[in-house]
Amino acid sequence: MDAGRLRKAPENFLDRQGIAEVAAQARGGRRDFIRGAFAAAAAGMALPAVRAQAAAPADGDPNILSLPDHAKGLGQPVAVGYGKPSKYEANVQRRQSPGLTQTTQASVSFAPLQSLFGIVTPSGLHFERHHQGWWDIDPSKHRFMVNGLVKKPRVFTMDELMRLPSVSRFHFIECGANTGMEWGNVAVPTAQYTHGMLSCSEFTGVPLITILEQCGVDLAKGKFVLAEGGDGSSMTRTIPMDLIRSGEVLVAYGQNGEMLRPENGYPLRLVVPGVQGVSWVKYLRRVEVGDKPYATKDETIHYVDLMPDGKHRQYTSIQECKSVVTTPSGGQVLLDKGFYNVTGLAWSGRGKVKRVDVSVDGGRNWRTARLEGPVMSKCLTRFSIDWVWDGKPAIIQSRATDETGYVQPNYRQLRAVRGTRSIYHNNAIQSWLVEESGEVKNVQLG
Ligand SMILES: Nc1nc2c(c(=O)[nH]1)N[C@H]1C(S)=C(S)[C@@H](COP(=O)(O)O)O[C@H]1N2
Ligand SMILES: [Mo]
Repeated sequence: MDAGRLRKAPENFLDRQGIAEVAAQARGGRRDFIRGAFAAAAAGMALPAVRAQAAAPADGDPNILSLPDHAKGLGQPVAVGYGKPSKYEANVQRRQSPGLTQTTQASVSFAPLQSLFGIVTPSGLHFERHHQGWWDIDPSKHRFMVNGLVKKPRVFTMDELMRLPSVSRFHFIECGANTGMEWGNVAVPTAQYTHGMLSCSEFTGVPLITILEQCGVDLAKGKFVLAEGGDGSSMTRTIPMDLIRSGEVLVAYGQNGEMLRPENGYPLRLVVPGVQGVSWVKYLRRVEVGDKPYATKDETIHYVDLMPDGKHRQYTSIQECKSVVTTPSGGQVLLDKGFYNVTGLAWSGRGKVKRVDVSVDGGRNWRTARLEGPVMSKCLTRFSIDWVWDGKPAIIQSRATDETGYVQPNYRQLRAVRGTRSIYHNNAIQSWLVEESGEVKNVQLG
């Protein structure tokens, strides 16, 4: 068992027995092994004692002492075609939450945040949320229509759209229901399930405003746009024209340098930076310019916030500043006391992340983390901070602040405003308890 693998959640590499084995190896077994090497040297191996003493701890490992096959033979021929990850990474996968109904026609799969580096989600690990299943639509037959308050209503083919001036930008997408189960105090076990309805890609497409202008949009009257998806869910959402005029909203066909994945809306989806995932309409087939919000089913029945006074809050579309520590996080095991790089992700639907503070004592003391550049607007930001674990129980938290000065709330602060009966828009501080055994658990602090 390779101890280096412990950087990741056990569900990615190790089962319970695997964890026990590695922990035992770390505590006693490895020392025995080193002692064994000393004994062998003393028993007449041709090593001077002094060299054996210096070399044994580092060099006693057969994985460094003996030449592996891959250093001696001929490797595989070129991997033509579409490349795949190493077979040793096979457990890094999107998953359905154990806390939700497992469906054959899955409605949501979560991204393995605890296994990812940097800020970009590999396309094959991007979370999925389908209200009515996904489709692999023939792009030569896909059409995109613009109508409503425009002088020249028009239908575009994909080829016509892809001739227009395009841009590529990095943005996060987060489902409004991400971290939703935590409202009900359900401690789902891993960062994948607490925060994994979150992904980040480089999206390529045409600013929607460019297309609307081509169609002669009436910007005096046209204050809202209805976006409609082509799948059976009749996904329809209202997008304010102000957001579109900023040039940020894209009619996108590209994701991480290639065409969108079918699960993510191939061949066309709306990208609405900073706004909850549901507005990023997939299989986009129509936009209509209107003078008021459309109050569709997906913005009156769903994606509304039930407030403490019993009223529903509508059109709370922007994903407020939020963060989560991904290592160490629930389900992972710390092998031993000593140095760890605590790292995680921060984001804000209102712009750039300005600062992230990290606590290892449940919020009593905070230290400011390093932000990995470039820090981009409405994009994931990777943070990290040094930590020397003393082997005692610790509660690890992160608290992000965005460029508007907004500070991510704790549960007490969030519930004071939002009550307890919401499903959507939980951006509270996440707490991970590191037990003396090294096991990391999801706990909720007030
Ligand atoms: N046409 C269509 N668009 C859709 C959906 C859908 O079911 N159909 N789901 C929405 C929801 S609720 C979310 S969170 C995002 C998820 O995008 P992803 O599957 O690419 O992660 O797409 C949104 N756009
Ligand atoms: Mo969603």
